[in-house]
Amino acid sequence: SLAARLRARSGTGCLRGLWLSFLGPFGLEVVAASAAAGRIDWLGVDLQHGDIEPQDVAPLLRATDIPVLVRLSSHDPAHLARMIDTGVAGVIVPGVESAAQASQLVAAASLPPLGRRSTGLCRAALAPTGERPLLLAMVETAAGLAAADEIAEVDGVDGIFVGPYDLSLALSEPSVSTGLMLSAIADVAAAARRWNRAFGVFSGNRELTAALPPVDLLGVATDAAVLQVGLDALFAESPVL
Ligand code: 3PY
Ligand code: MG
Repeated sequence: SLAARLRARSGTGCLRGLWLSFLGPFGLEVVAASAAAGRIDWLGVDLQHGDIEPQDVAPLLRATDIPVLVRLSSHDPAHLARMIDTGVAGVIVPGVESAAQASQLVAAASLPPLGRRSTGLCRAALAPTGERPLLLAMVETAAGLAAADEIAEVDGVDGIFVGPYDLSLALSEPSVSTGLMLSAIADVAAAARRWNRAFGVFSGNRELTAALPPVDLLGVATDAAVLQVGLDALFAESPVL
């Protein structure tokens, strides 16, 4: 499983993900039939931005064998628990800015005695794996950057995931791959390594990807970008009539 691969990270290398902002179950079947399917290690289902709603997650899970990480829309513990109930491999929580917030998220994601999550009849309970879903905290603000080390230190945080687009806005940087951005991202990577947590980045940008330090989870591109790249390539020239 993705969680097992990440927790025993030695030699895992970079696990590459496709970020979903609008694809439905049929879209995932198209992905499964593509030549790239076997090289996609995880899917990031984005509930913060884009067109996918929480009730769309279970149908997506039924349509794919690729492990799914859901990027939540908020820190709401009820929202987090409902997403874990669907049977996702893990959650990516946006805008984590302190150890206190990270501890709250661990409590929301964990069953007693570690946390406060309730158990009940849910999709995840139909085929229990005994595996705790991954909890990945996003660092994408100035406060989050300053607190990256203390966030990574929190027991139950499995990884730190950088959001370079929000972070570049927060730092008033003109792009995601400036020197200052790369040094900020390297600092977050070092914090994750110090506490033996996974380190992830959503990139969506070749220049940034090429300049990144070693990454465990790399968001390669969004479904929307893949469609645009395909359209641009196929409709690059007018047909010769
Ligand atoms: C960001 O770059 O801000 C993100 O949230 C990427 O998903
Ligand atoms: Mg963001």
